[in-house]
Amino acid sequence: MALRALKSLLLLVFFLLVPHSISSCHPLDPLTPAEINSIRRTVEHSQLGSNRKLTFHYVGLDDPDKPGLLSWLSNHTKTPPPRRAFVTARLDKQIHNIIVDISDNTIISDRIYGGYGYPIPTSEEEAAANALPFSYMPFLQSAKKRKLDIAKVVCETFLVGWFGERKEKRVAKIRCFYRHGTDNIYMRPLQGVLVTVDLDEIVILGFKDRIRTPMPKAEGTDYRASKQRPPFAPRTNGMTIVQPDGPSFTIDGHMIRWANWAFHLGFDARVGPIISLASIYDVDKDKYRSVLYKGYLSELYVPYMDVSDEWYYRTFFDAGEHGLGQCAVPLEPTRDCPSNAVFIDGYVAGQSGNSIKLSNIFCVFERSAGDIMWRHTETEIPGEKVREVRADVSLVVRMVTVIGNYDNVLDWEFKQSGSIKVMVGLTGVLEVKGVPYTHTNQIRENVHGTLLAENTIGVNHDHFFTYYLDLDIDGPDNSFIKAKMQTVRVMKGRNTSTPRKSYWKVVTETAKTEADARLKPSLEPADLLVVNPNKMTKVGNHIGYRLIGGSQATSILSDDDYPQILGAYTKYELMVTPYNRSEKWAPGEFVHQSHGDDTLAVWTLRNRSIENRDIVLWYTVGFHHIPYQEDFPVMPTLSGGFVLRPSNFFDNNPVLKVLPSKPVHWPNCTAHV
Ligand SMILES: *[C@@H]1O[C@H](CO)[C@@H](O)[C@H](O)[C@H]1NC(C)=O
Ligand SMILES: *[C@@H]1O[C@H](CO)[C@@H](O)[C@H](O)[C@H]1NC(C)=O
Ligand SMILES: *[C@@H]1O[C@H](CO)[C@@H](O)[C@H](O)[C@H]1NC(C)=O
Ligand SMILES: *[C@@H]1O[C@H](CO)[C@@H](O)[C@H](O)[C@H]1NC(C)=O
Ligand SMILES: *[C@@H]1O[C@H](CO)[C@@H](O)[C@H](O)[C@H]1NC(C)=O
Ligand SMILES: [Cu+2]
Repeated sequence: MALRALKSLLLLVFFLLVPHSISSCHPLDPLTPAEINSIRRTVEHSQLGSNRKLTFHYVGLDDPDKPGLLSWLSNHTKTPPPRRAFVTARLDKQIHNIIVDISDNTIISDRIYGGYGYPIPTSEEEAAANALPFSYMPFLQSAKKRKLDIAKVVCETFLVGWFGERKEKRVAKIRCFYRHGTDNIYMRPLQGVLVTVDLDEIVILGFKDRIRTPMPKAEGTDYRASKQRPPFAPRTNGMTIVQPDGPSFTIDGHMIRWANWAFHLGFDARVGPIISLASIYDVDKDKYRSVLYKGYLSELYVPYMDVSDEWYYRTFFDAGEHGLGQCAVPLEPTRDCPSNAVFIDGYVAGQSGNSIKLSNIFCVFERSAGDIMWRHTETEIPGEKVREVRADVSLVVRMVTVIGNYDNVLDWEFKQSGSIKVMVGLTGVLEVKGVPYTHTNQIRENVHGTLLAENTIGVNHDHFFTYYLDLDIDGPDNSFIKAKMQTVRVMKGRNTSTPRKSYWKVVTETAKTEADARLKPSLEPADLLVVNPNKMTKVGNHIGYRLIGGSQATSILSDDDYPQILGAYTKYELMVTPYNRSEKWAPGEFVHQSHGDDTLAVWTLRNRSIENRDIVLWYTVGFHHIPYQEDFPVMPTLSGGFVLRPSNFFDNNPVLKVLPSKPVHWPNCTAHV
């Protein structure tokens, strides 16, 4: 009893000491559960909430004004920028964009959006739509005709974009799958059955049952270890990672500090992880220098290549239509992330504005994958061997978002050498359709994909991950430069005695306006640089960072194809815009059924000046995906990405003075995986 009283007293003292404010420590911190709930109350207590059906579609941090934030960062005694939330809610079929001041629970503005497009549907709307077929007689009859156990039919909402029609309704198709004999539901679609619904009214608008093709077999589709039968593949021995001295990073609120890096890890329902204020400590200058003001995956566009009635609408914009953060899943210790990982939760708002906890959606860990950071052996000194090696150790922030069938692994990896490596990994299961064929020699029509197993076609498609990268290389004002390598023919002349016929030289081109920086993948080699034209290294090179591209596939769909109007920016590997607080998402704000009039491709047509200004890079990591049999029934991870690498940012190798890690003695360690 006494102990309990003491505890209460201590709690009371603690409560009195902690400032009575629900605002978090850092202006960029994601909304806390208490903030989300207070935003809900603020909106509900306004005239919007009075007893009518209000649905919340997005609740997130309203980006603080950049100059205000930078000025606060340079001097913490100044007042931080006001903490505000951005809310998208719907009421009476109208979209309200609401800005709420979190510190005093007031509504700063409430604007009705009058343009095209709809916000992300709520999970309640999707659940209600998914339930519709089960009380719809024609659908039940279709299931009966196919001799299906209706209790094992699972349905899912597929949003339908804009295809040129004058449409007032929020339309989706409901596609159903058969969970019989397998949990890999996507491998068993009810081919030919298509339910069209109105997401506002939650009613069925249309129903079709046309094609009668056999449903692919359940056999061989399950991926769970418990469902596999011998023989099994060779097994590797367990391993683990032991850090007896603990991790070398610290997580202070949402600020993460590790080795020479410091950055803020935010979270957003739409885009998932947001890396802000990434800066690197320069040993020689004894200060942190800014690299990335903000970076996140702005959109993930996945168009499929079957244009039939049943498939044409599968042209997904996963961030704008579903929410990458909202679809983040808990990560499994030792498998999704190594044993030394630390896990972090996230919070989003539900349909009623209530806060929902998403557990363990981030993991942060140090990685030592056996790679070499740098090395050299002097082999030419007679009688002596000089050798120096450093193992590569990096820090990874990971989130996995599962949008229906696909699992997307999103990694941000920080290296001591100053590089930031951004990787995406595609895994999960393919989207397939049922066909009558059991062998390729029976196929006479265009099936738009690969026969993966009997009666199963994996349909061709693309994945375009478009990253927003507001680089601030040693300050906000930067320029984008192409350092082109051009072949030079050596001219025969009196002055040249060289037997060489050619070499290459570097021709740099500074992009003056947006048009200069709309880059398609090109055969002409070039380094893509962001430099600070106002700063130089000691020997006079412009301080910069380089973007080293990876999977550079860009869209090859026709420009006038409807989804491609919205995804027009995927025709380019890279675009550069001047910083503009309201230009955040490549396909625009409201993506579902947008007409594509507010996209990155449209913004850049203004051809604004981008030289020696605060600029934003939009880089697309693309994959053209022809399915292969190995992708069935679950796909081994396919990775791609890009690297931001210092290029004349430091005066010399920034990891020259990194000492090797202390040796680890851990005699009692038992490996577990
Ligand atoms: C920081 O800001 C405060 C308040 O605006 C001001 O009084 C102070 O001089 C500033 N300090 C520096 C180092 O600029
Ligand atoms: C060759 O060298 C001479 C003398 O050094 C110089 O005047 C001339 O411009 C040079 N020609 C070329 C083609 O570089
Ligand atoms: C910022 O972007 C929006 C949307 O493209 C545009 O309407 C606005 O004029 C831009 N502001 C400036 C200062 O360019
Ligand atoms: C963009 O602006 C530059 C400089 O004003 C101009 O030279 C160029 O032709 C413009 N490009 C387009 C596509 O408008
Ligand atoms: C290893 O095990 C021994 C005996 O159980 C114990 O005394 C010792 O503290 C352990 N060492 C470590 C590093 O855990
Ligand atoms: Cu794919």
